[in-house]
Amino acid sequence: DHNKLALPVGTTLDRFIMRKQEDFPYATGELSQLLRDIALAAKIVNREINRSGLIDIAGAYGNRNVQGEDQQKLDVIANIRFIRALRNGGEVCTIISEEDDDIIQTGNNQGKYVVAIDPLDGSSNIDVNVSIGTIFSIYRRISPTGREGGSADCLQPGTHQVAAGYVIYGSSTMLVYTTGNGVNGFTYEPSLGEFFLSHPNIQTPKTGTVYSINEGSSDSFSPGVVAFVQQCKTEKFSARYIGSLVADFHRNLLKGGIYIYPATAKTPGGKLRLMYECNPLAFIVEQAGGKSSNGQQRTLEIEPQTCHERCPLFIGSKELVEQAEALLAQEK
Ligand code: AHM
Ligand code: MG
Repeated sequence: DHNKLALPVGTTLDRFIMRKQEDFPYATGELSQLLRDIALAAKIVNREINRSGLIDIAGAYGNRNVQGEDQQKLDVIANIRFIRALRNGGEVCTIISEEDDDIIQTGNNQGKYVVAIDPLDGSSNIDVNVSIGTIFSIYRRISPTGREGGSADCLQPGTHQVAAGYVIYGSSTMLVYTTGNGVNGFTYEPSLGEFFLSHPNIQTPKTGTVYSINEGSSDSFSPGVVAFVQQCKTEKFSARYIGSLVADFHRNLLKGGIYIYPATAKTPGGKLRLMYECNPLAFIVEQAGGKSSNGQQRTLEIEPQTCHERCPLFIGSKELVEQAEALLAQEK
């Protein structure tokens, strides 16, 4: 019962995390600390993003940090910041990051958690001032503590997630997350350096009139996807596609709609990554009353084979995802 402690709009994220922890009498507070570590890194990354247009200028007048990180691309910077925060926090043994081919060992072998993260998604949008995001997923490790996490700890299905969330760096910066008791959204107040509860207990509309898909690839869509897109047009839906997964997802979560990244000729297995793009958003959408699938199977039940594997994604309002699945089922 996630309304045991209904906290008012305006509650700070730290206080919210603390109070929610009291709902679980035996919780050790490590997950809470981990969420706070992520929020802190998000603030740092937010600051970097807001001055991204100034990086070259800052370099020109010599204001460089010792690691030379100011010269790196923002997605690399974001990766460094999040990994550093997770390493320093101590709760995480192993990390999967979109920016690293290999799994990352933090050295915290007592850490009970594994994190999968896309530190800065939609990075092609940075240079043109369009919203971007961070997506993360948290699992409890399976192997005993005292040694490094292994592939069994990393390759867990999405149903095992203990928490997941995203940060959207948009017209305002927000952090939205779930620990499996509903979804809550927090808006960042930059002058105070705090996230405040702004969207308590988010429920996504059962249906919607927005569809989000890159129709540039429609020549290679499967017949079911073609039929669904045609249905959206017949029903006079609005097409909305930012090309930044977090931003497209966030809009549809609040307003209703469906986001699709299907198999295409260029990306026959889909483009988006199961572990740190699809699963965290699938957990959130389900907690908000929506649905996510690869067209045939519930996203959260896919058994991952590799850390960076891709899958098709149909995510959003329950009715729309079900309609798309029904049309895909008719393909055979
Ligand atoms: P990235 O991880 O390389 O940034 O790619 C992921 C992005 C998503 O944010 C977005 O939804 C999708 O790629 C857009 O792809 P496309 O340009 O093929 O439509
Ligand atoms: Mg990405």
